[in-house]
Amino acid sequence: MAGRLAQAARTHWLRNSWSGQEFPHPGKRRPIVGDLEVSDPRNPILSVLTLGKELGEIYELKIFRQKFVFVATAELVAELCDETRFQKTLPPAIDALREFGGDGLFTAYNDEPNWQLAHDLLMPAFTKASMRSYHEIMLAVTRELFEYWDGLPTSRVDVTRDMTKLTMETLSRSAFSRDFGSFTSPTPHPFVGAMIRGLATARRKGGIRTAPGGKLAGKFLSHKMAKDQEWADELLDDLIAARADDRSQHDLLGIMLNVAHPETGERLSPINIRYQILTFLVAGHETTSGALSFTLYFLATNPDCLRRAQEEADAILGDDPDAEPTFDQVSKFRHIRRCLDESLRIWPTVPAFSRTPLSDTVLGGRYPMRTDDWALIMLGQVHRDPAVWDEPERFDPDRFLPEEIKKRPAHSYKPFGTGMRACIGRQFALHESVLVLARLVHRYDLTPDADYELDVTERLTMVPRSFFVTLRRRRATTQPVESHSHATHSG
Ligand code: MNH
Repeated sequence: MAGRLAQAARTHWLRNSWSGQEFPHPGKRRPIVGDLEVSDPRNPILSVLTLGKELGEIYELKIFRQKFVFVATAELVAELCDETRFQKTLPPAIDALREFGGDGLFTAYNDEPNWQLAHDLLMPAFTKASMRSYHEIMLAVTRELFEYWDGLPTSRVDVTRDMTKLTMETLSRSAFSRDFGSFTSPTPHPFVGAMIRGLATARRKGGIRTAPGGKLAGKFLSHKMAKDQEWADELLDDLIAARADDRSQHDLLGIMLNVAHPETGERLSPINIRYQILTFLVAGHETTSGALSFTLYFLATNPDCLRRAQEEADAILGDDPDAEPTFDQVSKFRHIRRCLDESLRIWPTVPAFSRTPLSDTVLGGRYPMRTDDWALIMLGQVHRDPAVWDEPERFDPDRFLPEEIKKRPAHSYKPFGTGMRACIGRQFALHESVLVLARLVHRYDLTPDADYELDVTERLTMVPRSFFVTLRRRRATTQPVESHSHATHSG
């Protein structure tokens, strides 16, 4: 437990006074609760996205004692992305995740030595070339997903649910060679449930920390969370200990256990390795699953884009519905990649990230900002800033043609964050997503429910809710397989 106590939260975020500047905010503010009533505690970011529409380039919300400042335009964001003037900081909801993620990569403060150490040790495992090591795993999990789908008694599938299984399975195998049997066992592995419940509770705790009685409520939630968290921690700690003398596996855990820093010879401690593993699982699975689900939503509802994706997949993979792309082929699915990019523009699954100045400065020449102040970049708004994007609500993958990208100002598209704290898993997510999407549209036609309207919900990240598609095999070559004839459903 010593390790956990050492990771105590900081409360720097409370000081966010912006030298007394008051920005536009919705409605009339109440004593004590502030703007609490206008925001939806279950979907805080989504409610801010809606409220923020009317409030301009910078606005604020006050929830109990905590002031939140949101930035909505590409112009101000370009400045906040200047690494010589600004850096990442952790807003309360992310700081609360330190109970799980400690000083792991995502939840570390910039000045914590383990950030640089882990970054230096792990960066080589996340280059584009390193994706070769995960390519086979990604193919295998995709195959299992299709076997699972083809064996179901129905051809109507819950997209978000199944994409989440797929990304969780890919990550657990890539990170620590653990098979959770997501597509082969009828119930999810208890680790997955424990992890998700623990995180949801941690986030709720983060939300109430500044409320009157928040400390007490937090203790209650901690108690509730303790069992799940301890169980998940133990499982990982056992796994790490069991691998301590094993140099044979070259997964992420293997790298963390076996590789010392080339200059200092330093290694990660066992507890920090656990933080990193949890971080990869959490940062990597829901974000990518959301990106896949949104892209499938846009493909299913934009028949012309789907047709072009299928033509591209056919051209590269040929006629065999079981054909799998080679590593080098994955970067050839240009249109499919643009569909993914465009989905992450409209629905960035990590909806916001935060920035704080390195020294006192003036944002945009008009908003004084001190080192105590921090701003949340609202990607959902920035990515639809009418100053940069024509018809921002329209799904148009051709916005990501190279010549179109060149026309846009720098930093107008930031789904993976920015600077040295940008997403380390970007290539992993892109490789996996393009590979899965290519195989999926190559093999199936997708029909959404006729009356479905996109319903976005907030888990830790943004995902479509209750989004089902009906799958139809495009062709059956080897043996004609009807989805029903295959069913081995045991009820
Ligand atoms: Mn990811 C940081 C978005 C997939 C691991 N990720 C970030 C940030 C964004 C982000 C935005 C920066 C947050 C901040 O500034 O506070 N990540 C995504 C998206 C996807 C994604 C939209 C998928 C799509 N991320 C992944 C995958 C992994 C991963 C896959 C791991 C395998 N991400 C991380 C880690 C960090 C991060 C680790 C923190 C990096 C650092 O600060 O050093």
